[in-house]
Amino acid sequence: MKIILHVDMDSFFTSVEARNNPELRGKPVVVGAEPKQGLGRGVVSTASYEARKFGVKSAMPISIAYRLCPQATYLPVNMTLYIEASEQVMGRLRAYCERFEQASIDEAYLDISSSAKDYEHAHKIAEDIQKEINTEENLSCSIGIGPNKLIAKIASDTKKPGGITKVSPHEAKEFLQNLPAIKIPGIGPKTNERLQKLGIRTAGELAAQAREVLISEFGKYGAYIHDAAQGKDWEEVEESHEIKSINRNTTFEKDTADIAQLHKKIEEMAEDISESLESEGLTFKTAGVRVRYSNFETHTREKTLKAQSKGPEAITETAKSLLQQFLGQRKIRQIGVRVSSLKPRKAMQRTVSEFLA
Ligand code: TTP
Ligand code: MG
Repeated sequence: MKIILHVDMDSFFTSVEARNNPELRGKPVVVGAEPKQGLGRGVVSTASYEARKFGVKSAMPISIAYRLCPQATYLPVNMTLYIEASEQVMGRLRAYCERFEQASIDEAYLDISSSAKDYEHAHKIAEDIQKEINTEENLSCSIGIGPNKLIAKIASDTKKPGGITKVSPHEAKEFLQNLPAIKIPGIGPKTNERLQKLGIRTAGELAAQAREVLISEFGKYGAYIHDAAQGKDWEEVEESHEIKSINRNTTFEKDTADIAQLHKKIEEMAEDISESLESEGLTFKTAGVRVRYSNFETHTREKTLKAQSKGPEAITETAKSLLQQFLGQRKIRQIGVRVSSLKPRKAMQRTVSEFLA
């Protein structure tokens, strides 16, 4: 039996911002273009759930958002921060499944068919995932459970934020019956309008249409939406093989400000990362450290080295020097080390031999 989870983070960009700034928690927050008192151009990337109550949403002009909710805190897009948070989350999710596919910065598919005994067990796994993301990352996510990627994705969106929605194979038909057609991935506002002209509002109504009618109206895409409306999807959860960065994190049993203890962990994690690089045949050019204080405030610092490097020493040295600015009275809950700008070792050899030639 196939069991797929789709995990999607709740209001991802604003939640990461609120994690770093507790004053923003529970308040309307908008990440996107500068509002300039309502005269700003550009759009909203995302709005916190509190801001959504005022009608603010992704892709809306920032000027309209400002009109709807001038009292919100408006923040610029800090992509580096969100990518870093995404990597942490994805790393945790990956550990729960046999096959993993990151679908965007804040969503992923997990194939748990061989580890989950049944849909009840899958629900329990989803609860464990939510708990871990909550306690370890201080972020919230919604999870859909289904017999394929399509149903899992639709399901994860039905009880946001913080929901778990389980749709077993025999529940799929009923689940889709009254679902608005626009909730099917791949059906946007334009198609939805055309469907409405044909008298089709729900996935159930779409599924009941004659396939030929949809194909003559929409071509091949008509066949896709007809299948999708019946919950049919044959796509596998595809592992992505490109590794962009490698990181390790350690949460201390007790929060600490002890330099020796912090250094020791950095050394261990650098060894560990170095082994992973070795086994993947990779070198790195950027190394960094990540510090999370007791209150979850999180800081990262990175340094790009002069050349592609390997071995734990370069990682340890860079991470320790970057750590210095965070040492003091404040206690640290979790420390992390990360390398990026990765290249295959062969490429490094080639550069060296080109250099020598
Ligand atoms: P989504 O998962 O679509 O949205 P979200 O996580 O903010 O909220 P939800 O709880 O409904 O899942 O997108 C993930 C991030 O991608 C989002 O936080 C910001 C970014 N994004 C944009 O920059 N522009 C957009 O139009 C959308 C939809 C998302
Ligand atoms: Mg999301």
